[in-house]
Formats: sequence, structure tokens, C-alpha cells
Amino acid sequence: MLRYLTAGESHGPQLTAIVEGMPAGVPISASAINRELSRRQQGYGRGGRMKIEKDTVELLSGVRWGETIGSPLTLVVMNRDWENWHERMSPLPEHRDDSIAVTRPRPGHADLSGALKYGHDDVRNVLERSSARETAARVAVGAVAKALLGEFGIRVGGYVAEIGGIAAAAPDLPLEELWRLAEGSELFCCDRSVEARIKGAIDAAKAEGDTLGGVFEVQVLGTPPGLGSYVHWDRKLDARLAMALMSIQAIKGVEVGIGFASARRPGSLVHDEIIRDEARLGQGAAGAYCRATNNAGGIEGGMSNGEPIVLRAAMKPIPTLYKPLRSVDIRSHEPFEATVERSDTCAVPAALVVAEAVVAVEIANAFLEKFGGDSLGEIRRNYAGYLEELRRA
Ligand code: EPS
Repeated sequence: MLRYLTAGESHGPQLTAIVEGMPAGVPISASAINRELSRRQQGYGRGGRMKIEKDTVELLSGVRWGETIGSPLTLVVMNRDWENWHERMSPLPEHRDDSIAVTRPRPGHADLSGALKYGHDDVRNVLERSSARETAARVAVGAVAKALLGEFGIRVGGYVAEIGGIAAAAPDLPLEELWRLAEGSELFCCDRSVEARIKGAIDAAKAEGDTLGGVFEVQVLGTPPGLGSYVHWDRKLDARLAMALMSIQAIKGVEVGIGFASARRPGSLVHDEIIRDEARLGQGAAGAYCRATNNAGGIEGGMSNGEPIVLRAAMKPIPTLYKPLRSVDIRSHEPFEATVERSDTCAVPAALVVAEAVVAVEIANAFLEKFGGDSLGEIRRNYAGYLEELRRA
């Protein structure tokens, strides 16, 4: 089983992730991880903090001479902004300074519930960890998972489908071409014709002190049928993927395949007919069974069915606004209207990169559950045996 923990505050010295369960022999390069970290920092609509940070990973354990050795990996991403926060985020009691306490919770953030839950009267103790800065650590972990999946021809990618209510349609092209189109876009979307409109909407939101959310789609190509299981609720692949996506800061909804639209159609227009295509034997992982459509988004009964896995997620607008929303000071109990923390106007493209990472981790975990071994070679043997069975099925 692949599992990980992250630690670190947004303005603390560093983010740390420990990844346990990676088999030995998987090639890992810091540059591949850094590529993902850099993607997460991009996207039109980011704020001032991204000009300070230049995220790169340090591999402190579990990798030797470019390959995993089976022991836990330690991944570290330093916070450059820490330079400006040494005393304000110091672990030392002599640096306590009550005059800098944050007492004004922002609507939409973890601020108020977090302060009530942990008994804090300084909201900074909440917002430092609830901040989406933590997602840099998850993207580093996701890059490791992508490296493992890549050894078996499984690829994870995606694009932004909508920002601020403006849809960016994906042309009818193979998914990997759509990923390439998205890669060349500042908005990570595949429809150049709406880019100027979306950027204009982000600029207008920024000028008004407002923020914008959106929708993105993540796809997984090359999964064999049978990842996850129908036998128990917490083994269902769709449930695990939905949890992973919902765990990303600001995500409010997840769909698998056509998702909510399936509730509005009769069954005959939802379920994907099963066909056989002998020409597919020997190509990729799926065997000869395939589907006429992919409304299920590649998952039926909590298991992958061999079609591309298709997930969509909705991100709310970032709640740190320059435009005032009503709130109440937690010490004076007085209402107030304005609170300003530096913020992004739109982080939907960044959230897509985080989503790819958390999806890659869940798929890698399900893959290791089914084919797991202690080394890449052992997993390859297990996987080859299953593919052989699929070819005969
Ligand atoms: C965030 C607030 C901003 C964002 C941050 C997430 O940080 P700051 O308060 O330092 O300006 O920049 O995102 C990141 C630091 C990042 O790496 O994505 C928040 O409140 O969630």
C-alpha cells in the first residue's frame, strides 16, 4: 500500500512529505518532480506569493542513484517566503507577540471553525496549515506516483474546462493531444478562442477585489480493468478518487464520467454498451472488451473497466477577497467588513495540477494493491500474468 503524510505551514521553513510503500527499483528524478511543481505555480490569476516561491524538491531518503530502494521517501520543498516570517512563525516561546494575532476570520476559509475547534484565539494558527500551500507537497508525492504508473504505461493528465462560468470546450481529439494543448495555455484549457474572455474575466475580478472558481477534468489512460473493488465500500475506486479530489483545498464537487448528467437521462442513454474488438488484443492493458461510449468515466461497480478514467471537479472561488464580506472579530466580537490577506484571483489551473497528483496517488495505490510486490521487477511479473489472463478472457 502506498501512503503518505505531509507536514508544514505556509510560512514555515518547509513542506515535508513522507511516502511509504514505494517498491524498489522505480526511477525517480528530481527534475520530473520539479516539472510538476513548476506547473502548479503557473496559471493566469496567481497572486504575489508565486513571485517569491520557486518550488523545487529535495530528495532526502528512499532514493539512491536515481532509483527507489524500498524505504520511505522524504520529499522537502522549501518556502522561500520563510525569510520574511522567521519570528512570526518561530517555534520559540520568546518570540511570542500577541500584537500580531489574526482575529478576523475570513468567510469561506477554515479560519473560524478551525479556531473554535482547536481553541485558538489567533487565526494564524489555523490558516497556516489550511492554506493551499500544502498542495506543493502533494504535487511532489503525485510526481513519484506518476513515475511508478509510467512504468506500466499509465498516464494521468487533464485540462481546465471552465473558469468563472465561461466554458472552454475540448475539441474532439485524443486525450493526450488535449493535454498538450492545455500545456501550452496559461489557463491550462484547450480552447484558444475563449482564452481572452476568461483572462478578461480574471482581470475584472481582480480589479473588483473578487475571485473566480471553475471546473477541471482529470483523465487516466492505460489502466487495466479491475483496480479497486465492488466488495466493500472503502475499496471502491470511485469513492477513493472522489475523496482524494474533495480533499484538495476549495473543491466543492466531484463527478465521475457524465456524473450529475446521468441522473437526467434514461438508463438506455447512460450505460456503455459492451463490445469486443479483437484488434485491441495485445495493445495496452484492456484486453478485447471495450465500450461503445464512456459515460461511466471508466469506473463501474467501484472498479476500473479498462476505459479512460474521467473525473471532473468544481473549485469554489478562493475565499480571500479584497472585496469586503461581513465577519466578526473573535476577540472583540465586533462585526467588521474588510480584511485583506494577499491572495490569488484564480487558482483553477493550479488545482488541476494538484488533482492530477492526488489521482495519480490513488491509482498507484490501487495498482499496488492488485499487483504489489517489493520491487518493480516483482510487480512487472504480477502484472504480466494478469495481462495474459485478460488476453484469454
Ligand atoms: C493561500 C494564500 C496565498 C497563496 C497560497 C494559498 O498565500 P499567501 O498568504 O502567502 O499570499 O499564495 O498558495 C501558495 C502559497 C501556493 O504555493 O500555492 C491560501 O490562503 O490558501
